[in-house]
Amino acid sequence: FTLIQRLRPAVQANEFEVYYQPLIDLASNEVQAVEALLRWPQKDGSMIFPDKFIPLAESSGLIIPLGAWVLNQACEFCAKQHENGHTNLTVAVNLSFAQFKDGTLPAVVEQALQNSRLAPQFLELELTETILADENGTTGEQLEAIKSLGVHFAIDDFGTGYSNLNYLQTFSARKLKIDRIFINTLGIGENDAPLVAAIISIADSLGMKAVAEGIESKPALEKLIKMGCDLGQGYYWSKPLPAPEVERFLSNHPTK
Ligand code: G
Ligand code: G
Ligand code: MN
Ligand code: NA
Repeated sequence: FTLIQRLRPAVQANEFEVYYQPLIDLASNEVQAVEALLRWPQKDGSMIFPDKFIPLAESSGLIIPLGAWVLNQACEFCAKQHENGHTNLTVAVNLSFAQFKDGTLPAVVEQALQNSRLAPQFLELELTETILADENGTTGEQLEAIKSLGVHFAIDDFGTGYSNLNYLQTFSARKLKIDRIFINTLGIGENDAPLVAAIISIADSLGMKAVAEGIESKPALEKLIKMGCDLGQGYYWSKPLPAPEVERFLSNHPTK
């Protein structure tokens, strides 16, 4: 069987697992959020990563049921952490452009919030520049409908997509996530971060929190703190972890 043939039954049988990676507030060192990241565990103990199966899920339409499942899992996980005392923890969920295709996304989001009883301000949806640049179809209307539920947005992988900067002003997202290709060379030379500094300044002037993805080293972290970056994510703190392990991480670290 090819991967695409195996994907449909796997979606129907919920064979996926949601991992979570912490986002750290750089000023307070507290965990502010966790990002949900899909994994597909295999019977032989190996793992298939999203770069392999998300494109297939998108082109086949399976991202619609799979994306709904992730939203429900993530909201339920976050509500459970609130009960565990991490009462201000936010959960971030990635969205694909293909999830806007059938127009059901606002109802799916609303249902996930109702099922989990998670307050909407603790759900954050990560959008790519491609989603925001879509001027045809109903993407904009669906985003407004989701926003009116009280859910927040982050712009993901910023700096690598289709950069029409106009959407940044008109669409008020809470976070701007700087793609890790701009981060992984930080801390090496003196003037190695002109773009990162510029992106942090764009986030500041538009009232968004700047998030650095892919922080792996102390020098990179120190440089980002000096530049006024608000939040960080990366192997420096933790790789994406299965739910029980991220719960342990949360109990060993200060949370908001
Ligand atoms: O851990 P990493 O290999 O997890 O994830 C790679 C990419 O896969 C992420 O940057 C993200 O764009 C995508 N991805 C991971 N989980 C999801 C998901 O639940 N939904 C969507 N649409 N994309 C995801
Ligand atoms: O949604 P998105 O593209 O932002 O997902 C984040 C991706 O980055 C995931 O694949 C995740 O596993 C990966 N990632 C998270 N932290 C680090 C890091 O410190 N270094 C590297 N190389 N990858 C990371
Ligand atoms: Mn992301
Ligand atoms: Na990203």
